[in-house]
Amino acid sequence: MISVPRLYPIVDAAFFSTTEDLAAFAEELVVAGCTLLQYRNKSGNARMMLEQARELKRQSRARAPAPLFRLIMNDRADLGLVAEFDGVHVGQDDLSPESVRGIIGSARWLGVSTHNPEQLREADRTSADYLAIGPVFSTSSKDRPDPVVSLEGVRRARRLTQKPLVAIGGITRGNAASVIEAGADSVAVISDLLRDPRKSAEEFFRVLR
Ligand code: TZP
Ligand code: MG
Repeated sequence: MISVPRLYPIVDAAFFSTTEDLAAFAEELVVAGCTLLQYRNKSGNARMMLEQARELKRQSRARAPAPLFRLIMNDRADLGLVAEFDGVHVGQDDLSPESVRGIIGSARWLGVSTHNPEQLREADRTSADYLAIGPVFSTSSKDRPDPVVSLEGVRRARRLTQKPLVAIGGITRGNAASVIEAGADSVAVISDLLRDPRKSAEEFFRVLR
């Protein structure tokens, strides 16, 4: 069984106007002590995604390889492989977990997003290494989000799987401890890291201890 770090930062390209800005943000998170980053880009431009992914990879090569540091590609197993990422994260509208597993092999991490108990049960039966549940709270970082599952949804998810559980959606330094308390192993965060990422990540680590 893998061990997912307590803080699971998502570097979402929507919030950066240049690859340089995106890479600088990622660097601040790593300086703060983050050991995993997910790269997310919903704009669908594969060429830009690969450019940004390669920049994140180039940056991480200069530091530490897995298991000390991991990069996870959202949605796209193909780009994850080409950019030599350490894992892929897919949702309900992406390739199936087993299709992705077939592409990325057994060594890379596979994460699967779920939004209700049925999806979680189904994902639990796949070869996914970890499962995500959300949105826990309301979020403005995702288009057309599923209904909020609340802390009760996290508790319920915890009872349904033994795989590492990542909670996502509206998680902040102010509510992260309650999410872990509800049974999540890790919190995935976009917006509460955007302003002053180093300080924010350090504060997350403090409340997640
Ligand atoms: N999936 C469910 S909620 C969400 C995603 C990608 C967005 C999380 O962003 P934030 O800003 O941390 O709420
Ligand atoms: Mg997806």
